[in-house]
Amino acid sequence: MSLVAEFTVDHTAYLDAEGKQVQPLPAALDDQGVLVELLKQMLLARCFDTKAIELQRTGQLGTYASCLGQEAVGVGVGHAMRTEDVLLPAFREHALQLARGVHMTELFLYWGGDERGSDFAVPRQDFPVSITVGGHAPHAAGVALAFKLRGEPRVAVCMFGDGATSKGDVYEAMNLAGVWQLPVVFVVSNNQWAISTPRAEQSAAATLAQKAIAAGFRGEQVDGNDVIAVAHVVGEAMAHARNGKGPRLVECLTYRLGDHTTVDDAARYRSDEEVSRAWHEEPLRRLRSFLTGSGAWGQETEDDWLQRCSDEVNQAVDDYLNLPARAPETLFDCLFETLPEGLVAQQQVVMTGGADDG
Ligand SMILES: Cc1ncc(C[n+]2csc(CCOP(=O)(O)OP(=O)(O)O)c2C)c(N)n1
Ligand SMILES: [Mg+2]
Repeated sequence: MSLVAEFTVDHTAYLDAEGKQVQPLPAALDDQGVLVELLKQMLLARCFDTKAIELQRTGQLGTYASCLGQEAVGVGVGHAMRTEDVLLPAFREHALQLARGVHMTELFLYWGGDERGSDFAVPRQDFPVSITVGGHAPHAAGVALAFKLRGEPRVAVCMFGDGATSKGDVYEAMNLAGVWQLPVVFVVSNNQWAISTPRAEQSAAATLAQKAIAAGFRGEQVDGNDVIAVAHVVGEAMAHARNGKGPRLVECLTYRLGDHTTVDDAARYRSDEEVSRAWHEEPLRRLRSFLTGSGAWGQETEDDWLQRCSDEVNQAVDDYLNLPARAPETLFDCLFETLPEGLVAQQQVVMTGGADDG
């Protein structure tokens, strides 16, 4: 018998849970100004998330999927991407969408059930949220194929959860990306749960990163609560893809601190001890502690920033709540190039406010 292949999966971290540096920082991120900016973005995302839940609880937003605890993944990936790249987000990537420049009012609209929220002003070529678990992965391969055929130095970034890695469409997309050496980076937000299915029951594989190896490209793991590790490793993967060297996958180990969505009660399937342990690991605390230690951040700066976040979120809420509702007949827009006869009749009924005899 001879050995025909052997693989390794790297894990990268720079800050531990207490904010203590465990290895030298990558040069581009060894900059207090940059790190302060990343902390500010994570605080802003948390402020948005808190408000979204309040709105849902008071009947002013639809079902909402919180990103509490996962802010470092979004902000880190956002830092690694260039404006001209294209994001294909799953449904829990508000921190990343905000970092990309999607407006809070647009996010509130989307989660309020108004599709105008998916028609964001910028970035125009980013995809809308995919509620279908993993359903957007083939589209990411398609976007990357377009970049490759046109010779554009751009990268498609496809975000999905640990649960999505069990889906056939995710593996099919990764397989094609490997065969065609496409400029796409797959990022797994491994938050340890897929609704009530724990990571251990999701896959017998030791890491989700190694699924990339079966598709013929590098997969690696980062501490997804360490924004420096996410930004750096995803940044390297992006550079690799942009330089025509093919896809990569980065598995970010994090934790969903909240319920799956506002219609879930996670206390029914996981223990308080587990959640308390995860709070100790959360991403804001460690970066705050690191930056406070070096004097680059402090209570007063944080209070000022939180006030600004709160003002911005409240303004977005006002704009969202004050936007005139869409006309009911727009329900039929954007579904078909030519509306089928049956739906034309229904559209007429809605427009005239009459009853449908059919
Ligand atoms: C194709 C499909 N199957 C099932 C669902 C219902 N569903 C919504 S979220 C979810 C779990 C997703 O878990 P994961 O990929 O880990 O993402 P997370 O919710 O943890 O961010 C399921 C099964 C769906 N939206 N789409
Ligand atoms: Mg998950």
